[in-house]
Amino acid sequence: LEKERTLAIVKPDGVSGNYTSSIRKIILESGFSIQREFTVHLDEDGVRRFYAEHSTKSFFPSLTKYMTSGPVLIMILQKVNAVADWRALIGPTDARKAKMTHPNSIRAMCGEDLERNCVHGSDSVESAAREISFFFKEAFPEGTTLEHDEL
Ligand code: YYY
Ligand code: MG
Repeated sequence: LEKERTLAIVKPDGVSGNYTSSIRKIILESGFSIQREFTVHLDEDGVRRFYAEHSTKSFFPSLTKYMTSGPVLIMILQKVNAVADWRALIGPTDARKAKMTHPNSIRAMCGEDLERNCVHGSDSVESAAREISFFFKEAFPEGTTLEHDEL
């Protein structure tokens, strides 16, 4: 079984609400390794490029305002089945729904609603590759594959 990588983001409400250490604990206890991480305060252009698929949607201006409201923590997580397992850990997009249907999920713990949902996770192996290279171009140039923890 090959290890997979996914991109996790602790969004501004997660960082400002001091959820970073609880989230990191959940990540490590769930068997992921954190390969790289850094904190960044995204600007509007960064959000538009990261969420390009959503840039024409009606919720996009509000999403941009939220995502630029404070620093975010960007992390590369690695384990077997990392993409699906991280999506399962964070729970449904709507944190309000998560609190009812997935009470142990991360979004239930620190999210508020459909927009302010505290964390991001790549939705597929392809998205993960694109999102990781968006934030870590120099560390992981195109075509890089990791057989085991290298970092
Ligand atoms: O992948 P995931 O984050 O669970 O949801 P997406 O459908 O990709 O939407 C990205 C992001 O946009 C979501 O985390 C919150 C926000 N959003 C929103 O504010 N309103 C919506 N109706 C849908 C998504
Ligand atoms: Mg998504």
